Order: sequence, then structure tokens, then C-alpha cells
Amino acid sequence: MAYDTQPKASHFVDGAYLEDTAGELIEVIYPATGEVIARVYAATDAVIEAAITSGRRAQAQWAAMSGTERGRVLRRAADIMRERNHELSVLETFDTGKPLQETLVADATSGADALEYFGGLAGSLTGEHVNLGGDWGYTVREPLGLCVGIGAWNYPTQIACWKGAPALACGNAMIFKPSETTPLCALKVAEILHEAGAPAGLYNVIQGMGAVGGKLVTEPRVDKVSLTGSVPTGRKVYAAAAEGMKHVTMELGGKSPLIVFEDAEIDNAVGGAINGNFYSTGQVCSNGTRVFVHSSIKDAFLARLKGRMAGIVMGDPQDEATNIGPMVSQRQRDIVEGYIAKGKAEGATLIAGGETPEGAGFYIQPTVFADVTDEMTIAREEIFGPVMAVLTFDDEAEVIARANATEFGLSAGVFTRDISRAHRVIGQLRAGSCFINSYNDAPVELPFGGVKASGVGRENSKAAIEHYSQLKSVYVRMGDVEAAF
Ligand code: TXE
Repeated sequence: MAYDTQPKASHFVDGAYLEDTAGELIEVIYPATGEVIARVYAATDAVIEAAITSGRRAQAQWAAMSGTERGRVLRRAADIMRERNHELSVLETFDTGKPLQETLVADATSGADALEYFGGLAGSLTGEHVNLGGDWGYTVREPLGLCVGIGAWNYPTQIACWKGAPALACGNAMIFKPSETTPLCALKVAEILHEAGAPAGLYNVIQGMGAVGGKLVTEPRVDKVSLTGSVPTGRKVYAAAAEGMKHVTMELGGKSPLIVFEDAEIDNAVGGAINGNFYSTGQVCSNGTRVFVHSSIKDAFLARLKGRMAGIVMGDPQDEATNIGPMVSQRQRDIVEGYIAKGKAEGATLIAGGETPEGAGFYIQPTVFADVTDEMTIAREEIFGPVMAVLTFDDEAEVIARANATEFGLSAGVFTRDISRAHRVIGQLRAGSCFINSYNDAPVELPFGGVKASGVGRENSKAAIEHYSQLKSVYVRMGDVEAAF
């Protein structure tokens, strides 16, 4: 293999690579071949301690700098990421199996956007002056302290930056623990931030499974936890963080509705459904996996969709012509196969895909089921794979009620040419990140996050600042103090 995927060491702590082979071995498997491409070790207690000690020391130093100086470091890191986009994208593809066609435009580039955006904001994070009629007060926007980021495996570079950039912009330090399935990319983010001038220890990356994440969440010297992961893990992490009264951001799963009205421009709606179900081989939390199509256009929609699926190029993800790569792991493919079997058993109509190709790698065909009903397992549970469920509806009130009948609330989309209806329907959907005549766009300028079981807090945009800082208020008396005695 021409590209060396083995990192210099497992962890990046206090400005340098750090190894401790006493930790549990984590084999990094290339999803396209099943080969082991790197080995790292879970953080031992000694590594965790080094990350916490250096993180707290660096945070004090960093918070003492002006916002403009902090922002300059983040913007320099953004430039370095963009310069190295190709190399970082190749690594992202090895780590996740996502096709290079995607990683070139969606991962390091999105990470760089976050570093640039929050770098730009860092100098303007101010409090306010409050007139109290003679006396006065002011507020100071202060950092939280040491933040922990815990990542999922689907967007290892992006998640490391979406959490790190706002945390650092606000004057915090971060310890980031990537998913044990994709441990490689975040190390590059740490390297780049260090090269850009971040003080040693400001952004530490340590490896490990849930147990390491759990130790960080219960550590008294940690002030905030931001998790991207599944709802069951979110419940555990939220509860553990509550015990220590820590701040939290939870970016969890979804089973989002994508509603296609009878007046929709069908090719765009089909394009939205493809982006919302098959991008990253369906491993996207905001996916619109319940596609509600008005019954009058069901046949036309399915025919166009089938036609477009002839354009699938599944294969070597490092080949830029490939648009569907493997699932991230054997385990995840097994889960998806189980859901496809359930879809068939519960009576949904298989329209496309459904097969597992022969040969190496964790590939599975993009799959479409029609005639799906609300009660079927594939319409209720997050699959996290390339499985689209097409349901039909007849009227607006009915589809809104059905779309909302889920514990999740991450995203929702509407395709219609009627602008009043578009806003009316979106206004009634209980979801955090919504789309009109589009699906799955996630620019850094807009807040991203869920309602209900899909999460707490928002990433990206100015809203993220609220989740990585806190206000101190100061009352200033100008006259004498009156007291009862
Ligand atoms: O996620 P987990 P996994 C969903 C998707 C997928 C499922 C499992 O449905 O099938 O999650 O994926 C760490 N304390 N999503 O196993 O288990 C863990 O090490 C602290 C949705 O990757 O939730 C990892 O770093 N940390 C998601 C991270 O939490 C703990 C994207 C997520 O692990 C921990 C990916 C604990 N007790 C999967 N237990 C999305 N919404 O984007 C685990 N971790």
C-alpha cells in the first residue's frame, strides 16, 4: 500500500505523539478490503492523566490570549487543512471506506470551514453593558474550561473539527476521543492545530472504546462533554455528565422524514432522496430515511429513482469514479443485512438492491423498499446504512402527524413548488435541522442538531458559541451600600 496509514503513535498529547502499548489493542480495518491497516492502543490511565493535566495547563494559557490571536491560529489551521485536503481525504477514505469522490469535498473541507468560521468569530465574543439606573452591570463571555469531544465513526475529521473549532474559539481546551472504529483522522487534526500555533496540550487526541470515553465523562476536571453517537450511548453519557453537573452537547441518531408532495419537481426530489439515503453509504445521522411520497406520484417517483440508481458505481473507494463505498465495518453491515431481511419479512416491496456482493470488503447494495408502513421495523428504527423506505400519503395533516410520530427529531425535508405549504409544513415538523427542496446540506453558518431523542444543543453557527461558553455577570454599584443595620 503506497499510503502509510500507521500513525506515529496512538495518541497526540501535549503537542506530541504519545504511545503506551499497555492499553488495549485496536486494529484499524480498511472497510474496502477487510485488511488491518494500522494498530493503535486504547489510552491507559497514565495517558488520560497526561491529557487532562496538559489540557488544563494549555487552557489557562490559551484563555489569556486575545480572541483575535486565538482566531488567527484556527484560521491558519484551516489553511493547512485545505492545502493537505487530498492527503487527508485519502486517509479519511482508509479510515471510513467512504469514497474519495465524497471525502475530497465533505470532510477536511468541512473541518476547515469550521476552523475558519469560528476563527473569524473568536475576536468578537463579547459581553454587554447593562444600564441599571445609576448603577450598572456588565457580562463577560467566559470559556467553560476543559471540554471533551467524543466522536462517531462516520465523519471522523469533520466531527473532530466541529467540536474542536468552537471550543477553542471560546478559549477552552479539548480532549477528543475518536470512535475506536476510525481512530486515524483526528490525530491529523491535532497535528495541524499544533503546527498552526496552538499551545501544546490545547487539543489532545486519545484513543479508546466506550470505557475511555466513560472515564473522561466522569472526570471532575472536565467541564463539558460533546458526543456524536447513538441514542443509547447519548443517554448514558448525558446521565454520567449530569452527575458532575457538566455542560453537554448531544448529537444523536435520527429517523428523519422527507416529504414529497404531488407538485414537487420530481428529479430534484429523487436527488434529495438519494443524497439523504445513500451518501456515505447511508451512514449519516440526519438522513431522510422515511421518504413519504404523495400516492398520486408514487409510480413516477419510483421509476425515476430506479433509473437514477443505474448510475451507482460501487467499488474501490480510492477510485474517484466510485460513488458507493463499503459500510464502515463487518458489524455495521451485519446490522444493515438484518434490517433488509426484516423489511422483506414484514412485507415491504423490494424495489432495488437488497443484496450483499461477493468478495472482500463490507459492501452492501443501496436498497429501496416501497409499500412501507409506519409500523414496520425499517420505518421505526435507525438503520445507519443505505436503506430507503418509501411510504405513501394522501393529505398534508396526515403526513405531518405520521412524520412526527417518532422518538427522534434530528432532520426533516419537504419537496413542493408551493412556497406557503413548504413553510407551513416545516413549521409543524418537530426536527432541528430542516430542508426545503433540498436535503442534507450542513453549512457551518447554520445551526445543526436535534430535538427529542436526537439530541441537546447545537453545533455550528453562532449558536455553538452558547454551548462552549458561559456568561459571568457583574453588578457595579456607584454609590454607598445601604444595609438594614
Ligand atoms: O456508536 P456509539 P457506534 C448510531 C448508528 C450506529 C450506532 C452504533 O445507529 O449503528 O450508533 O455506532 C463512545 N461513555 N450512530 O457504536 O456506540 C464510543 O467509543 C462515553 C449514529 O459507533 O454511540 C464512540 O466514540 N463514550 C451517529 C462514541 O461514543 C462512549 C453516528 C459513539 O459510540 C460510551 C454513528 C460511554 N459509556 C453511529 N460508550 C450519529 N448520530 O451521527 C460508547 N462511547
